[in-house]
Amino acid sequence: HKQPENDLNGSSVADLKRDFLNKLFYVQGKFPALASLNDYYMALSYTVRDRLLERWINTAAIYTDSGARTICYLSAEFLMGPQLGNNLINLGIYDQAQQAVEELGLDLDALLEQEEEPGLGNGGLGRLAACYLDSMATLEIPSIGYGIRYEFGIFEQDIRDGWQVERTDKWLRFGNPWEISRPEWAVEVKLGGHVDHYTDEQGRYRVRWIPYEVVKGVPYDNPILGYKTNTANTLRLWTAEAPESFDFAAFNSGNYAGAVHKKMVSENVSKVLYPNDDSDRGKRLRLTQQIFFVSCSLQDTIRIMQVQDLPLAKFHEKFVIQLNDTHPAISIAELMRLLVDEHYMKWDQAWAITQRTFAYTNHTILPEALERWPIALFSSLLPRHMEIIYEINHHFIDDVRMKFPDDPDRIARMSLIDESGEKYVRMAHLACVGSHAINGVAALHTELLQQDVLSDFYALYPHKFSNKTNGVTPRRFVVLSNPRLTDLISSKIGNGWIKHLDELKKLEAYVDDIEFQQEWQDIKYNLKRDLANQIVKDYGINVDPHSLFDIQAKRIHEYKRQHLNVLHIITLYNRIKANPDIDITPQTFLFGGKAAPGYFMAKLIIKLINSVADVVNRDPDVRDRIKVVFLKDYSVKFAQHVYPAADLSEQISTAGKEASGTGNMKFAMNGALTIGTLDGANIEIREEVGAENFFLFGLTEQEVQKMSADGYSPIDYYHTNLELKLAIDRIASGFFSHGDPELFKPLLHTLFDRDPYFLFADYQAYIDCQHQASLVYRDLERWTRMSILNVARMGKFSSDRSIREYCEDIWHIKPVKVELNT
Ligand code: DL6
Repeated sequence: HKQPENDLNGSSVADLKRDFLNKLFYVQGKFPALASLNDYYMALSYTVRDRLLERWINTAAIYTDSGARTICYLSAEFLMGPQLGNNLINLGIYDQAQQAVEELGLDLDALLEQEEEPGLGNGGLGRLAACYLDSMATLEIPSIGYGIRYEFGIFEQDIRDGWQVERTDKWLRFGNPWEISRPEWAVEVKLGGHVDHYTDEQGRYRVRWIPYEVVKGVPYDNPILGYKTNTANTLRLWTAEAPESFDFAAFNSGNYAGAVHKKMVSENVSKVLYPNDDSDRGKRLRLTQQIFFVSCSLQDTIRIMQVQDLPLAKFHEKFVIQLNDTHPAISIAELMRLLVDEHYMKWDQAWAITQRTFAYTNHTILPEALERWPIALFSSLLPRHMEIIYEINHHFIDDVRMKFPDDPDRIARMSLIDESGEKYVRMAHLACVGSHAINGVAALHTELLQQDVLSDFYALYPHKFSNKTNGVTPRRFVVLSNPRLTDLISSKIGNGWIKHLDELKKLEAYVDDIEFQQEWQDIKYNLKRDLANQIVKDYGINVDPHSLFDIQAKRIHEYKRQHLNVLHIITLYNRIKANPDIDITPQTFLFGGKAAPGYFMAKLIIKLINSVADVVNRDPDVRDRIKVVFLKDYSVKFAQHVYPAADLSEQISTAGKEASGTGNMKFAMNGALTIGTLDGANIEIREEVGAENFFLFGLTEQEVQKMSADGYSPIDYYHTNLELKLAIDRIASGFFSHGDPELFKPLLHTLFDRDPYFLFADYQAYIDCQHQASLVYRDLERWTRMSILNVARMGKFSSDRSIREYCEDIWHIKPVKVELNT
């Protein structure tokens, strides 16, 4: 698979310059005087894409020729972040590209900033999928990511008068140079209608689903290049189209609007990413999206089997399918339908294949996030899948009854159908029954799944369960986002750590080296200064790069407790107001994150942060010792500037609520110390970096459980903790809301009434721990040692480690080397 004559592969500065100008001319159709920054970005991206193609084509060829066993990662979200910089890093041509564009009078950073990121995810779950694609390619694991090419990704966030305002994310408006559409591999997906059971002419029992409508799925392929390997895997995203784009019959009869109506309805399917926590709106469309991308993807795997001349009886040998949460769990019924109804396989054989194919990752134990679909909705959209699920349930309940006789409560709890009130299909149960492996994403989370949320399934199938602690890719989140730290580290220990993150351990030898410490501090200071400059530019707020940069960047949610952070800020403010000459460590509090549009309380928390910021930043008594800034429109691109500039990483969720967290890992890899609870992966981070290098506070998960059971009374804390009372009273009095005591009442009411996330119970411990951190920060040498040790001990949290574990324990997939023929 040699590429055609015409060397578009050269990596010298001269090669890159020549091809860049060619792209500007022949693809963008511009000459420099007329070219926009976007033209230059596109020209560079196409130049880089050419250099990916030989790897991409050869990878596909080798996988096809060898019939390699392949992992399909099914995810409703892939939060990829910008591609250009990452591809330059992974190709190993970043420096040459920088020089090439510089010699043409351009600035690479400006070109990188120009890229509109594909925001095809809400947060942790989607970003995890993206990190895993990077690691699978780097580890040379044959894999395909399957998802939806949403026309509008996660909304853009603006802040007006302190409130979040959502704007449509038109990420495709200037084109996407990274994708290639493959209309020849389009497939059709049926929706609605009814099911016929009949006997054919040969007397065989058959099932025919007559749909109400059909939507066409067109794949768009995106290359996923590994770091300094020849492997380039594929992320295949589906776009919905109408099977015929135009209804001529309607047009001819004069119904002009009706003629395009169908097309519009079909295209709606992949129009917009659902913001999470917005479960009540658009349920039908959301379920349609799930079956749409699942059916497209499974039909695609069957096409691949056919191309490779493999019998469907070997489906589970060729493919293993990882379900990224329950969003793709309908796959289990869809694969059964394809095998039984369309390929006439016997039920038992199809079921054995299905169970051996699927594996399920759970990402949340919050009950409101566990997906279930009202039966009425489900059967009207997916009548055949409903029948299949009833059939699966019938067999499953027999198994449960066999193992646990005379236990009707257990059967009711475990059934795929919730019949306690209105009837629902329980997607997590379907995922557990139809998979051979079930995992949580951090040790504590997996334990809670086993003991609590999925305990009945753990009792039935203990062998299916394992833990796979999340990880993040150091390529994007250190090498690309923090080149200065990368260079310093590599100057001491070489660059093997980029692929083998455990090698960071070697940094421990330098922890007492004064010169190294100095360089470490200088880098952090410069990164903070850069962020400070950006903040002045964007918000007109001056922040001091010498102050402690304390950052909480993640989705806004009550369980993540941004408002606990705010209570600490108000407490510091109150102390200053009571004693303006108080000696406190100057601290800059930065927040970033989006609230789901329908989640009022989260939006009120954003308003609170901005309201407190307004007062604190302007009060002359504060004398700039504390500053608060809400950084709007947090995205992967922006996050890459934020992680490197942090001193202190806020990971303060109520114990037991955050499944893992991955921001915690990204901050620590960039030398931030963590202030955190014993929740999610924080626990494992603390184990790795050492308790003495981690600011721990708060209730344990067991203590939270016990308090809940014993009857937690938040109001008692309010009455007995003077500083807490003062902080709350400040909000309640309207001090931060121009005298309006009503504004924050819903938030305060929840805290007084139930405080479901135990802010009041954890308040004092948090305040004390913050105080401790601020004292340590004054001892810069001690802080720097702790920071170095955090980075040195982050090896475990590379997504490469996670993927190796999935490969060994669940997927049973080995690397396949890709050789280039040129
Ligand atoms: O596993 C990735 C990520 C975890 O790190 C977070 O702790 C968890 O909250 C997040 N889960 C979601 C919820 N989506 N659903 N369902 O994003 O997953």
